[in-house]
Amino acid sequence: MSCYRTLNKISKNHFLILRRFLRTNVISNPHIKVSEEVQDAIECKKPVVALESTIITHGMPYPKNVVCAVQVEGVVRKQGAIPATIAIIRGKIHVGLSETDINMLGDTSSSKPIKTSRRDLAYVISNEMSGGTTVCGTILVADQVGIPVFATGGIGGVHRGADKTFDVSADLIELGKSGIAVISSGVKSILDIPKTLEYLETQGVFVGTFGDSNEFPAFYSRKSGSKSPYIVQSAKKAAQIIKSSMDMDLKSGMLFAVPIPEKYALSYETMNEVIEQALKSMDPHMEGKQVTPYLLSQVAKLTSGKSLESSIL
Ligand code: PSU
Ligand code: MN
Repeated sequence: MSCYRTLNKISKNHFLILRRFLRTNVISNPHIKVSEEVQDAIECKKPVVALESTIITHGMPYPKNVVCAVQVEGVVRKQGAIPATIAIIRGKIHVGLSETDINMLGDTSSSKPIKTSRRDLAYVISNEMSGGTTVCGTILVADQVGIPVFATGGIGGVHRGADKTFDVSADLIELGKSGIAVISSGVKSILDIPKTLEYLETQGVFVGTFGDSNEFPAFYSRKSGSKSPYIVQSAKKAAQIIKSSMDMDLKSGMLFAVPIPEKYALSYETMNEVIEQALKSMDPHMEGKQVTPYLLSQVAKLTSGKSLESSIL
């Protein structure tokens, strides 16, 4: 009996030490501020969903960006999880934002946050700037604070013409080296989808389409002409894949592609034409991090905002 009591006491002490370790581990990084709600959820192993912020700062115009970000947080809460939107505010990485923070980041008339991927992070922090974290930047931070699930709209990928430009999003590399599960609506066909899938395979990233078709979705449309290597039929199956990946300590990411519901989907053929037009209108000297935001805003213009509506829905 006393043995059990001692054991119990030891494990309780261990738990407290571990808890303190986890707490200081997150908080002792002077560059990261985790909100109390998110911190508590991580410690108590409640479900937490990381969310990116480049979509707020560079992916959509104001005020739709702010409305959408707040709505997405609401959807996460409705499912019983805690949202952890990640962004940089005056040199500090925040995990879990207030509505005031989201509004400040989204209102680009008053602030000019930097699109922050891995290569930008140290510069933005050391210059006390604000930044919207890309999928790459968000994965990096989520991984450091111990959030294993991240939801977003569309991830970056291999750009069309990458054989000449070498434009491959750092999102794919980060996915390859963090054991995180990213849930998205696939990738937009502003990218080269077959090459993106090839690249993910090379990086060792699991890719599965959620539902009963193995067509990899192209964000605005349910089809893309490319196949996902796997079908994931249910949330339970997805959870089992994530658990097995953790058990195996694979330390490489998983991409669960959830097709847009039929009623909000736009035609793949029409979107392809629009994208071709957007690509043609691009200044041939445009490069680097400007390419994706430019193409997204052109597509929104050419569809008179329809593409934006289906992004939000
Ligand atoms: N694709 C979208 N919407 C977006 C982005 C990509 O459909 O808002 C943003 C994401 O934050 C993504 C980033 O991580 O653009 C990729 O940029 P780049 O291609 O420069 O790596
Ligand atoms: Mn790029």
